[in-house]
Amino acid sequence: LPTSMWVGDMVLLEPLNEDSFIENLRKRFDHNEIYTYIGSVVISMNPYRSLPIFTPEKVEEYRNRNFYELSPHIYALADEAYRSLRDQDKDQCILITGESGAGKTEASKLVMSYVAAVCGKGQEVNKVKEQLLQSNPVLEAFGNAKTVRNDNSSRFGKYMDIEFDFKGDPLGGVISNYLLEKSRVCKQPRGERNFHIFYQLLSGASGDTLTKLKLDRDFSKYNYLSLDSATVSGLDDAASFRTVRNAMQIVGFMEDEVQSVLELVAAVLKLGNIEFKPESRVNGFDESRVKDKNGETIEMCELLGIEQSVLERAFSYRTVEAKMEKVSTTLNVAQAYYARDALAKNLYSRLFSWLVTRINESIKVGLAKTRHKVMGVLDIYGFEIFEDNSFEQFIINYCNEKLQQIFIELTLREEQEEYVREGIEWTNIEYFNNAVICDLIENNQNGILAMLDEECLRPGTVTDDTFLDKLNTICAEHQHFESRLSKNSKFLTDHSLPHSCFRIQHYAGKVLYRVEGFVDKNNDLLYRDLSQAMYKATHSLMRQLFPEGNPAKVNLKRPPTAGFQFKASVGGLMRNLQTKNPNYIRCIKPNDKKASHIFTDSLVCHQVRYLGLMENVRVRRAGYAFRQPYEPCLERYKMLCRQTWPHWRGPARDGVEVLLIDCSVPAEEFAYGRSKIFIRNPRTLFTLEERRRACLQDLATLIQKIYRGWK
Ligand code: AOV
Ligand code: MG
Repeated sequence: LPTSMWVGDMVLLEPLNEDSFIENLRKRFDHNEIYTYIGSVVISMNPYRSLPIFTPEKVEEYRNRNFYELSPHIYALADEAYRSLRDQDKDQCILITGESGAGKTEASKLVMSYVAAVCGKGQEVNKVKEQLLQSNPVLEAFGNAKTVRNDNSSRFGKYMDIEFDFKGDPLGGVISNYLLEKSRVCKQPRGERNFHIFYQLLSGASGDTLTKLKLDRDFSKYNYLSLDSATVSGLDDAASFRTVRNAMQIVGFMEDEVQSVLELVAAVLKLGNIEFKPESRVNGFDESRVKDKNGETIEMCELLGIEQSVLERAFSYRTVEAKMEKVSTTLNVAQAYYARDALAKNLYSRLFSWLVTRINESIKVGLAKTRHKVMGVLDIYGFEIFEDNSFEQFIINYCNEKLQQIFIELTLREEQEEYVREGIEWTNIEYFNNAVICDLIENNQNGILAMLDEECLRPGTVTDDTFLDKLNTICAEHQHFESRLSKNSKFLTDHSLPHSCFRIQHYAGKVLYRVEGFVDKNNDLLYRDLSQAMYKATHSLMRQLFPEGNPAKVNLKRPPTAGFQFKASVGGLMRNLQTKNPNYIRCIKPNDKKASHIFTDSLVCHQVRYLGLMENVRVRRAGYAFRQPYEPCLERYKMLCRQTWPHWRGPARDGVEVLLIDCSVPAEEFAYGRSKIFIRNPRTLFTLEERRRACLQDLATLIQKIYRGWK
């Protein structure tokens, strides 16, 4: 494509095919144009380096300008969303999708900072803005980690509602978090790290603080910290720690709360260092005892305010309560390690949820008399395929399926509704609809999550393999009955499947899941003895984190499974999103090396395909590629026609009609909607734009001439 032929909006691409689409992205990427439109959808390419396009000057440039006026930018989308919220009172949501490392989290922060920059000012408002923005570094420290896909990978899903008053000034917000990948606390895959906060604390805290927390600066002292990638180039853990401390203060954490949080982080590290040894067999049973050479247990107990004997007992016995009877069994060494890790994971993930709750307390909006306007920003963990994919990847990828689903439904629905609203005819365009995959996972009867729950709740011996058997049987059973599982064949059964695995054809690729740990992670149970021991701690947060340990509140009801809870919360989120006007940012990862300047065609092509971007353009083009309310359209092009220049007296619709006829645009090229003009062929708009540019050029030359004449 020659430079003059790149287009900022894919709708204008001629000819339109996958090659030209990719080529357009590439040419733009090579020239630092990382944003491209498909109508109102923004495609964002991760530049993997800082570009000078996020300056306050840029913010000013995009402020209050029409979407198509300037070159594509995420600020244009943010501005559009903010203005329709403020001026038209339409709740908005910003849906940011793309695979792991594609740039979602960065995009969400850019949107937030843009909105913060353009909305109201004043002492109170500024405080709210600061708190909203500073919640990011806090949650990232505790909820993000280095993975092989992304050095700052979100390991939780986040949805933030920002609430505004009628003037468009921010009042506050609410954050919802979705299932943190807590298995990372105890074990990290090769080349990955634990959550940032651990390294930040050890690198950045003062010697004094570390002494208080009974910690050593040396990462290698801690079993829970993998060493092969403890330091990440480009990440300054010590500096980040200061940022996080500062952010916590701005968000409104009291000094003693910060201290409590750090104590729990320290306790998790200590917990990982507790070791067990087998005790001489009692009653023929192998019984575990805490092995305490280096005083880690004592120190942990001191940090949490727990009596050592209480903790040690909780690591040696397990009490099961049934029908008013308590039965204690001893734990062997393996079970004790299992209990230890379960405790660490629960402690950490509950601490994370507590942080979210605490932040919400600070940023929540007091009782308001008038209705708030809401802008929701969704930033989840992106689709991911690792060498080993477990329950966490299954959940993450399911969440991404749901988002893709909403994109499909809403872009289509939006489009259709607009034609109907404007009184224009419209025929559907075929999409790959991933509803079948969502159904395979979440169907209440025979969806994978339902089967997993059924297995988890079944009496008798339940293992990951019995779950897999069930999955495979049901799939085979229904083979001839067009079951949901086999009809769509997204549940792939082939003979090359390794042992203890199943494979799903996701919208974004095939993923092989290893069933090991599915049952356990879904059950997400913590031995009662441990929660009761934690409840006994004098540490100020522990009681809040382990309420079920309260002996006065013995509840024999089983807590809902992790899968069940996730499905319910994602369902709620989807319903919420559908009540808002969606704005899409589709993030694309240009290469697999986390490197700048590299654009791998095959990788980009794959993403363009599964994101359904070609279909997106086609839908936009099949109908009318462009639409614009009459007034701004007339305003923009009126210089092309003597009758409309410089002023048109009369309805804007008639002015646009006169203008288009005067410009010899063929009648079949446009349609008059109730409030907007619809233009079918992007070429038409292209021509209008060219003529406008020429016109401006002439004008500029003329002005120059006059100016010279004066001199
Ligand atoms: P993700 O949120 O989509 O992945 P991030 O937003 O964390 O991805 O982006 C990954 C990395 O790419 C960042 O840490 C930056 O180094 C770089 N990056 C992304 N966007 C930009 C930008 N606009 N300008 C400069 N660098 C950028 V995940 O959370 O893993 O799904 O789970
Ligand atoms: Mg992220």
